[in-house]
Amino acid sequence: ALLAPDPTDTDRDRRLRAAAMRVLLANWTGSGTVPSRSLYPHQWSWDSAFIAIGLRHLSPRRAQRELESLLGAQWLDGRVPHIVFNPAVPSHAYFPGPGFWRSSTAGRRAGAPAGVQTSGIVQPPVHALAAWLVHRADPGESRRRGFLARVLPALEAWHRYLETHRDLGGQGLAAVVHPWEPGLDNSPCWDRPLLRVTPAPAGSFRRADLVHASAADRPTDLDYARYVGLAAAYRDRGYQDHGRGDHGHGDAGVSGARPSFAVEDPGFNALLIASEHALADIAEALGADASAPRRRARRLTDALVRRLWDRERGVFAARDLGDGALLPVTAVNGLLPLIVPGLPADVAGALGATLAGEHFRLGEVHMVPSYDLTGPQFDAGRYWRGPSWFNTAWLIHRGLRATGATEPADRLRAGILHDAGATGFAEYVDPYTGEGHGIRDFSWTAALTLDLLT
Ligand code: 9YW
Repeated sequence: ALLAPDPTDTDRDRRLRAAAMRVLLANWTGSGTVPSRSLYPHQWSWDSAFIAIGLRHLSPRRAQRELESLLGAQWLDGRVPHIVFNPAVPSHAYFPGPGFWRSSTAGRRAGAPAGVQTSGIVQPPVHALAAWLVHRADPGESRRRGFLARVLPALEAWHRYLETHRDLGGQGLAAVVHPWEPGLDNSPCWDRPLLRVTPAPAGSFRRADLVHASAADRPTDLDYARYVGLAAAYRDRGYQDHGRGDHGHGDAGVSGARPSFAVEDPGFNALLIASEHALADIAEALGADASAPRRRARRLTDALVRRLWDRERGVFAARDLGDGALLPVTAVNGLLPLIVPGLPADVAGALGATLAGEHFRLGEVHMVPSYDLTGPQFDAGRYWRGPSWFNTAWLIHRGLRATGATEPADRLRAGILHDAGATGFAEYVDPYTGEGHGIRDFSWTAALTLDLLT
């Protein structure tokens, strides 16, 4: 079988482990890790969390610093920005760069830090989960450095931001206000809500990504024009959210400005729940009371199932807060709730069946496609519109293992390792051919490979 584990693979594993470590060492900048030296030369939020999960096997201390440096750029309102810019990198290397986001001025009211430039949007909250896993890799070193005690307040504030300021639907889930926030930039999930977004005028910005990657593998120009228009509107509102947490601000100048894009995403919220459980584990390890994060995790889980579970299709779906409708798109974000501890057994069982069925064909294709193999928008090479990614596969592997689905979990693990080795740690792969797409030596691919090998 294509993806069956091979017990004689120890030599390959040794080589793969060494190669993964080389990627992480090469992409380390001194305080954090870039996702890619060429395409993504700054620090990205959920990348850093996945990278720390791998880095803990190479250097627990570096893994701690990875998370600490990211959290060092946290805003006073609790948000952890999706990019922390490296001032040494020339401004034309990445778009949209610090000159576009202007965090320290436009984000002043939201409490953006003065000493570092960041973006103003967020990415999925994998950080508490990462912090907990990093601690467990070397609890002695973690205690010596006071790691958990140092990151706990920042992680608490981060979750509080998401659960209050970002509860835009008022139903107890966190909403995302830009397609970059759930981390699945051009997923067909966002096509419909994006129709309400006015694109930035053509020619008003220059894409830097096309210098490093093939245009056929990347979002289109129209996608980009909408991403830019939406981000500029958020910036021009001072990055204010107007969720529950913002009530009473009384900012007459900005109140009532509803975002034109607001979606409750199942992947984003599933990671928030997993991270609330991790926060509870962290509190327990510190001898503190863990009941508040456990309670929040339970409430979020109830809201996730109530609001985003599509029983008919056997998959979670994103809800468009623009018109309140559940989006009829089947994509990998709808499978990520597999990692939620204590998901109702019938829901977890149905997700397993969906994973094995015609939409994702687990075990028959490479890893887990980012979008429905039978869907009208499927494109095997274009970013989040079909290709399989290593971080989502790693999360699903973890969920399968936790729910006792050992055989599919083992097959998925073997597939991830095979694809990572065969593509030189590609950013994403064609689910049918396994061919690598995007850039190589991609950090989270190397980090999560290392994690699976250890
Ligand atoms: C971009 C860095 C980021 C990831 C996202 C991925 C991509 C940035 O790269 O977005 O410029 O398109 O979609 O999930 O964090 O690796």
